[in-house]
Amino acid sequence: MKQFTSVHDVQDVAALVNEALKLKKNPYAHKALGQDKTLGLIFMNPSLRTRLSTQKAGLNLGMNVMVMNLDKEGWALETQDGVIMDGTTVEHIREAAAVMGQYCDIIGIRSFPKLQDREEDYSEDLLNKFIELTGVPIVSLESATRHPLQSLADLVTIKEQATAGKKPKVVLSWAPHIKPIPHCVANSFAEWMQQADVELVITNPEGYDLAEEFTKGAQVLHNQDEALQDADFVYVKNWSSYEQYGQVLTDGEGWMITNEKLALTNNAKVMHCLPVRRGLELSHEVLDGPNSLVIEQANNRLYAAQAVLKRMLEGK
Ligand code: AN0
Ligand code: CP
Repeated sequence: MKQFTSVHDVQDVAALVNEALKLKKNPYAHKALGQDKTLGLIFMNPSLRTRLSTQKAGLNLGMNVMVMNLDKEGWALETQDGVIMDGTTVEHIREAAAVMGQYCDIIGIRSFPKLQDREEDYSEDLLNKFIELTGVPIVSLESATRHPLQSLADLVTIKEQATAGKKPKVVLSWAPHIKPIPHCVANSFAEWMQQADVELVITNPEGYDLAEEFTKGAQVLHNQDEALQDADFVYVKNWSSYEQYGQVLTDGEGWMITNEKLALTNNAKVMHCLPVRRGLELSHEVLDGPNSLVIEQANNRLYAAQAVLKRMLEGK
């Protein structure tokens, strides 16, 4: 794998899920693979899970790992081409990315959308510049439109928890939030679930439909109670409006998943990528209850990252 930026970079999704599950049983089996190889993890935004799980994934494979919070620790970065740099930016992405490529064998990059200009965000300019300019394999640690390592871990979790012989009904359920939040996790989840053996239903208030390129083929319902009927998994996530780009259109009253909502489902397992706002996106009772998978889901981030890095190291 030369890059891991979306599900489309994966030849065989089921095989990658199985690879992650195999690594979960024996995480240190490939310590020699990463010897004398360096993984660079570059963050333009905060992170807990992605940073620690991907770092640990590299270490488990015997790699050296360097982490840099580029937004805080690096020179102020210019990303636009052709500008005269007589303002506040100090270093151009053209040099910065090329230099990082000299020190690293694989680079992971996190860069959220600005949520101001839809076309700009959806062009994935920064991620594409990293691919073009570093000259090494690139792993998305969440880009402007997608979060593929999260989705791979989500699929691993669903595979582990699903009842054998039954195609699970998976509901992606929009949740309330006070701030404009990226579409990445929801976009990616929809995209990955369409490549898996599940029935995907998406439910969100009107005005919150995701971009069709990610949801086509899935049922989209604006009535949450109807969507939740007989669900085996409920994936809770907020996102801002795509249509009225980056805006918060409603306080979302009544959309939080509670035990009352869970009663509509087939005793569904509840997932969230974290970080989660308790009492706003998800109720305390559900998060602390027996149906929550959120911690195991976060645990699986490690094996998802390890499966991807292993493929890259093997050049497969
Ligand atoms: C980010 C998001 O939803 O894209 C990161 C989640 C992994 N979350 C927030 O901004 C709260
Ligand atoms: N789920 C996830 O990506 O978490 P972090 O933002 O903490 O990395």
